Amino acid sequence: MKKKLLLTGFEPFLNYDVNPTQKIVDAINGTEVGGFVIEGRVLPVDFKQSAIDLLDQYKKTAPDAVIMLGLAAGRRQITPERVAININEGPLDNRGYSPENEPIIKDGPAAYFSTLPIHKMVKRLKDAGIPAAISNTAGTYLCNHVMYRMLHHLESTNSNIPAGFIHIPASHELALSKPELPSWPTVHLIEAVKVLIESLVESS
Ligand code: PCA
Repeated sequence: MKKKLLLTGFEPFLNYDVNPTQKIVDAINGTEVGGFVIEGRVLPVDFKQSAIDLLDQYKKTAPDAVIMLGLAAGRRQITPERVAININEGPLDNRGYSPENEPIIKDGPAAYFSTLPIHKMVKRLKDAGIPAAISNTAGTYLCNHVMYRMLHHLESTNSNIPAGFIHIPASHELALSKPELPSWPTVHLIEAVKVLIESLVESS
């Protein structure tokens, strides 16, 4: 049986009218990359619902790897995240909720490290001519939230599949309404995500 990879992105949020991660997931969903069949899912920017949808899709798919994507408006590189921390904090989500200093899992560990081969991913991207760097903070908003929840679930169920989160820069499409943002063509973002997936295959 073919290996499966769960690839998630997010819907638009705050005052960003486009979320490039949604476009990437829609473009790659159902295709095969690096020997993985891609199962895509776009998550709501909603503290109460995002991880429910994520874990629901995880259980349906039973993937061999999980890569979650989010927009980091203002970043200039593809940034695999090293760590997710046990905190929800940030501006209003799409349901109108704004947590402050709230644990994601009460009495859960302070943090989980990504189990993706983040150094190898950065190297493969750079070798392909794509700017990339490891990030040491995924923030405390939805991206950190889903990364923590996914890794917590895998740890709690003794699963050792590779899983983690990658933040990406804005697309030109988003920069049309936010010209101050550094931006990339969507096709380049899609290409970068394919390299990320391929580097996962090489490391397994
Ligand atoms: N980026 C936000 C949430 C959704 C997204 O694409 C974040 O970095 O938390």
